[in-house]
Amino acid sequence: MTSQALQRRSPPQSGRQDESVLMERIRAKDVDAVVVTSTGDAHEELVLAAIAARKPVFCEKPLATTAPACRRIVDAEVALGKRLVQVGFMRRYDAGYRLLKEVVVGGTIGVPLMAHCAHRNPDVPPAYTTPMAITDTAIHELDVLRWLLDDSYVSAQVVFPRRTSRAPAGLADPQIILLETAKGVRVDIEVFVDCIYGYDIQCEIVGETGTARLPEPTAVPVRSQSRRSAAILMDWKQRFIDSYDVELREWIDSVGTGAASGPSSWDGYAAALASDACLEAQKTAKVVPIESRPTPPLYGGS
Ligand code: ISE
Repeated sequence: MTSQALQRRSPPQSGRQDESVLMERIRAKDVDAVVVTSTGDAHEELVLAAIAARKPVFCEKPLATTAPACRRIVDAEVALGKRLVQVGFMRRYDAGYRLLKEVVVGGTIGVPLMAHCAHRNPDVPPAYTTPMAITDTAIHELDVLRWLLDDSYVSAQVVFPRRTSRAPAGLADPQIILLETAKGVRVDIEVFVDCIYGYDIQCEIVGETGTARLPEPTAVPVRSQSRRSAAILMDWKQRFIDSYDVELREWIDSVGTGAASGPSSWDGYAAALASDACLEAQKTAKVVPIESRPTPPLYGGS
């Protein structure tokens, strides 16, 4: 199988000429599958082109930057009658999150009541914006909590604690996202992208009879000079490096079998519905409802 990563970093400067080259390559007979790792604003047209060419496509998160764009991708797959898309929500492939899900599904802590999460980056590039804390960062929690809790969201609110002086001008940091799920679970997600000390991902599920917490990444505990310490990773790519390998390997295997697996376009759409509501909540400071949509049969709905 030959596959080509069709990567476009931003809308092509040379306009139509680059577009046509990309589309030709997606349609080319010597391309069996497509990997889309461009910036999120280019995902929709590339994924739609792969679906039109009936090519399996791995699309980095987010599937697209808005729910309507994700819905157009869902509608294209439903019209084709076949799943071709896997979305790069790699935390579902992380060993720690898989162990956490086993505990939650296994009933050890009883019915989940609350989830407390933190998504902390040591810093972000100067171009990082307040909305990106939702669309580029918290989108991971928005997906992985749906998967962990087997639930959907019904409302979103965003509050802004005291702003850190270390944030680039114009960036509201940190933020706290408050969500309610259809089963009544209350979720809080702290997003702090200039925390300085490290790349720190926390997730605790509180159930009726106990709590379960995402395992910390392996680090050697050191005792020296009358202190105990353990390193904290600084780079998000390192924190989940194994899960990127597992998700892509499972995608390649699914291309071989012709049966798409993993996070679907519907998962990308569901995360985008919550993301759009969070963006509105950022602007309005209101509790924003998130309408539930019936899951199409192609994605396991009735
Ligand atoms: C980045 O794109 C990621 O996907 C990381 O997981 C996230 O922590 C970071 O904030 C994003 O910019």
